[in-house]
Amino acid sequence: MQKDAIYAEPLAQVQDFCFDATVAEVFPDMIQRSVPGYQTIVQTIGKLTARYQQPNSNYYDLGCSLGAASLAMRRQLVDEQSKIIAVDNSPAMVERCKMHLQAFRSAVPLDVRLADIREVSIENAAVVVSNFTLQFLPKQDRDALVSKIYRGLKPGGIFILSEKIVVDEPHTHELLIDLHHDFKRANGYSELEISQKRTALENVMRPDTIVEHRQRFADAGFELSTLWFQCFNFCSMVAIKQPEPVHAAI
Ligand code: GEK
Repeated sequence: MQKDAIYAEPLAQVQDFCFDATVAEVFPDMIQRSVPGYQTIVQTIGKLTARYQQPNSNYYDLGCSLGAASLAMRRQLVDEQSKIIAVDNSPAMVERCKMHLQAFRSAVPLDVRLADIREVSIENAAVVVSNFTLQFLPKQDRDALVSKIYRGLKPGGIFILSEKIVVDEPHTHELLIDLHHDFKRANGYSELEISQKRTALENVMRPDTIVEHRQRFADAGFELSTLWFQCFNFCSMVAIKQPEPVHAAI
């Protein structure tokens, strides 16, 4: 695994973060050392997929990067009539994702698409995953995406949303940020790397609060939602589209 040293040297001007070839090259190392619980979240995406799978269905991985969530889903699926659709708008990520996934054989088809998640149609879905992607969309585009996901899910289908979050109250907000920075230090990032990365992400990633996420789920129509994971200012939630009621035969 190639080590992430993108912000190791002082930069005259820190540019906005983007998912180019340099980032794609070191991505597995970067995400594991930066996102607390990443491994647990990816494994649980597999577990939730196993539990909520339905025959003849689509499984979406929105902002797939190198396809970790797609792979976690595919390991659990046996239905050859089902399909995984992995979407990312970074050509460098999509190119590497395709190469990476070729190494794993499976009877379940997997379609990796270079596209904006705001443009893809979502239909006949049992599971939709956005693993740390919604936070990169402009805030005004988030409601429409979550509504589209709700409409594209089958009854009984789920939306798994993992995000970096903010807290409304300043003291606890700073506390979570400090704990996250301690986590990065413990994983070998220097003060310089932490502060330059923070600057690079400032204009690009705009996290919401958990309350905003849950309100957005409800507004989109999701009958149920819960936070199932939180470590510092990182979390994962699941929103469930209610199954259709079973009508007893008279
Ligand atoms: C994982 N899910 O390893 N359309 C499509 N892709 C987008 C868009 C968009 N509008 N905006 C951002 N992306 C992965 C990790 S990384 C999270 C996801 C992170 C893509 C972007 O190109 C990148 O690959 C991904 O979303 C976010 O489980 O790096 O913090």
